[in-house]
Amino acid sequence: SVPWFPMKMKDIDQFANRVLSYGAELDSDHPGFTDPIYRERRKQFADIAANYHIGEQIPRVEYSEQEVTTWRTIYNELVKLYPTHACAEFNYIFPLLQQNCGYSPDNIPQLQDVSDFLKGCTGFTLRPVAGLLSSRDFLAGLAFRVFHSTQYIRHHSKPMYTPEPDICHELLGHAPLFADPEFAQFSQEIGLASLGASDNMIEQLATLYWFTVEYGICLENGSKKAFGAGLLSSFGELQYCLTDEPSHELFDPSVTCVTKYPITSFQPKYFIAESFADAKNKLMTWTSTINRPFQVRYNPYTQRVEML
Ligand code: H2B
Ligand code: FE
Repeated sequence: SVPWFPMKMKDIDQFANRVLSYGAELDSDHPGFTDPIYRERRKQFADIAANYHIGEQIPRVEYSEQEVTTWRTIYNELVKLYPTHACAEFNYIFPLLQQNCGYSPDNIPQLQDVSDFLKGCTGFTLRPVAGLLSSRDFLAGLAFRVFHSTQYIRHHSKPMYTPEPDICHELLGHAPLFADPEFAQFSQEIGLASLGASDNMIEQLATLYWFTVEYGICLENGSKKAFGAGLLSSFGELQYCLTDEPSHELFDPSVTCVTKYPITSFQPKYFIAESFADAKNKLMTWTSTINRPFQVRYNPYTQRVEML
């Protein structure tokens, strides 16, 4: 039988209380584990996500001086690297976020402002989430051009490290490229392919997501540039990924989708896309070979998935 999947935008609200780990309760190796103030703060963010319904305004958060300091540390290091290490699409969009959404060293942007901006570019919106979702739920959101975004920031004791997504990763790594039409469509195609898919297929799609949206590299006039969010939000890995130390292979969905990867260290291997359009075409050719008893398409007027 076909696993449940959301058919209309409202169905996504059901994911909110299905956070895997690290939600309100932090694991013992987390830098914030022994800090009661941090734990209390995380609970406030978990409550926002749990009480949110799609279509509502995302509550604005006043970040503390300590939180802004963590953001500033990361922001200032990364903006030095973007001109040389990030792809052209990212460098085109980043200044627009500075002008329109309050991106600056001294301000953590509000999710609602970023969501409004993305909506005007590609129809993507952000939805607050307390922590990690299952791959199945997370990818299903992308079918509706909804990106689940954390709103809390990592613990101040380790500004250059986080074992889980945080607002620095979401807003510096992910958000900019959701404003790019080809990238937005690429992301949605992974999401659409995931609806009602087998567990094995979800795993392959999550792997494709990992090697593109999280750790993708592309070619620009023959030189490598980063577009993956895990790279664009990590000062260390953004430099490392373009050196000769790791290996680089051309993106090929049928090979990439079964490649193993480590999650707690720098990647030993990256896949290179020739362009977003090329990656999207290869992805769609590959997904058309997936065996599913139905086809799906997204109707943006009704915000529903239609089965064909
Ligand atoms: N959940 C959340 N909240 N953010 C993510 O970036 C995320 C997730 N990534 N669940 C998913 C898993 C990704 O690693 C793939 C699709 O499994
Ligand atoms: Fe991510």
